[in-house]
Amino acid sequence: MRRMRRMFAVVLLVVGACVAAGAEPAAAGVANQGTYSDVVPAPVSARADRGAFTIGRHTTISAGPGASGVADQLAGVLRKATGYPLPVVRAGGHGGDTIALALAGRGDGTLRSREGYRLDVTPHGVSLTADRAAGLFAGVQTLRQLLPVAPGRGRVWTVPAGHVTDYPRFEHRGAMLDVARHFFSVAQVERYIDQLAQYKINTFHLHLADDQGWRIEIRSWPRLATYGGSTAVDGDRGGYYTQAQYREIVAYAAQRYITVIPEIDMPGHVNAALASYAELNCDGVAPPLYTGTDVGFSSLCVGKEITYKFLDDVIGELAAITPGRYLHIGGDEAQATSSADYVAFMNRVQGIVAAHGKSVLAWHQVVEAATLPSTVAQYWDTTNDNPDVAAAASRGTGLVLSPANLAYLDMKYTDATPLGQDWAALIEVRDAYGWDPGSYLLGAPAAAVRGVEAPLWTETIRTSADIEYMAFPRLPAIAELGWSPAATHDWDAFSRRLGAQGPRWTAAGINFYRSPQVPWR
Ligand code: NGO
Repeated sequence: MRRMRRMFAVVLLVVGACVAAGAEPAAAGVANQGTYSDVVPAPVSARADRGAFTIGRHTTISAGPGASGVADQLAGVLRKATGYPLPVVRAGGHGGDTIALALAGRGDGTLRSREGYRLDVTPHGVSLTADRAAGLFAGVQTLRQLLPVAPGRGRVWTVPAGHVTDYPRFEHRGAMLDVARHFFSVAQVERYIDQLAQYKINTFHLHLADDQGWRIEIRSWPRLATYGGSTAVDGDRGGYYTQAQYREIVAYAAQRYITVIPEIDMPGHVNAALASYAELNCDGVAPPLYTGTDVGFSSLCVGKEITYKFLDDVIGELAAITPGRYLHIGGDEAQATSSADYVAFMNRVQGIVAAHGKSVLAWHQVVEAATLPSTVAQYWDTTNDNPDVAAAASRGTGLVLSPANLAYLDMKYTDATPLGQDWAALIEVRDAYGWDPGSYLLGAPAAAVRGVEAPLWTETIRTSADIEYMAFPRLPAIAELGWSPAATHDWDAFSRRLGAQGPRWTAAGINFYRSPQVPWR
């Protein structure tokens, strides 16, 4: 690893020298130039060559069959940055001065997975190949980080020459946003999705219902949204997504190769639903709406048949507007449900989800029930020692890892962090990065680990600036744990690469925490 870093340093000098010797009269553009050693998440392999490709007035973007969607997206990004026309043309011509995107067809062993890609940059052109469009999209995110943050005085947009072969370590690389404690508009959600996509996150988990608010229109139970969605923590403004708006979020994410997983938390965390419909309560009396931040006090009525009619309707409507495989059914902190009721309930609801053609994701307490083979447990405990979850993983239950003391984005960085909570831990950037998902949970086979997810609970989070302050730079840390090979894990190298992201975040208007652990540029 150390040898590789030294090699990168030498290569950096070479690339820097070439750029400086080009059209750029002063060193103005050089300090901002993206480099192969600064890409986050770290690629499987990246090597810089001499020279650079310059994007100019005559550069074209060529798209092979199946590549035009991603080519158009790349053109959009580059036109906005450079002001050049960058027409997207059909592949075929062999002229230089082209950024060529192509699907290589199945069976190219180097691409390894649906998201793998190969990027080759020479002074004459750029070639990006992948088995699938998702891989091209991942490659475009790498390419973006190789551009200068902003061009120097000569307005020269260069990409250093080099080669990248890359593919993800884990299939599930997620981020969760709690829109129940505080509501976020479609535009705010899309802004976050854009930020996630740049770090090769491929799963967006939306926590749509909790005690403080129900955020998705359910046509057969309309008061859930109109009444149950009217509140938020501290009496702040509520809100909900119509099904059309939810579909818009799903489509926006899909264009960025991100799958949405919607969560309706149950049997606890349901006060907003109980308040909306009296008949869902065991005593038939609707409680008042709730705007505090306690947990573990509400429960669906496990013994009442209408509970399952309600869930069949909700899950059915949600399944119909969710193209992804998973629906998240919560299952955490069911302190107001007896354990016998909890088991009966989770068993029955897994069947309802399956009947609507979906698989279950649930917080790890689901292993107390009889998990279906397709059920995946999301681990959020604060230790690496949980024999029950490890045993379930050994029996085949898949795991998504979100240890609250490492991966929760709502935990404060330090005592002085103005936002967030500290019940699980204070999580500085180095802590968020300092664990290995593959070997984290004692006794759980590595093969059970589907990936990682960084949840952002929003009891104290109200704006996009708040979201960004808690997510950056820890979200890129979790994204890297999910994407990059374990062999690249190295805090010194990672912190330097994070430091290079700072000017990009500043340029993008991202409000981030300037951790003293990171050598910001
Ligand atoms: C817990 C709890 C949530 C809180 C969160 C705050 C899980 C899975 N349930 O995580 O209701 O919002 O902590 O950090």
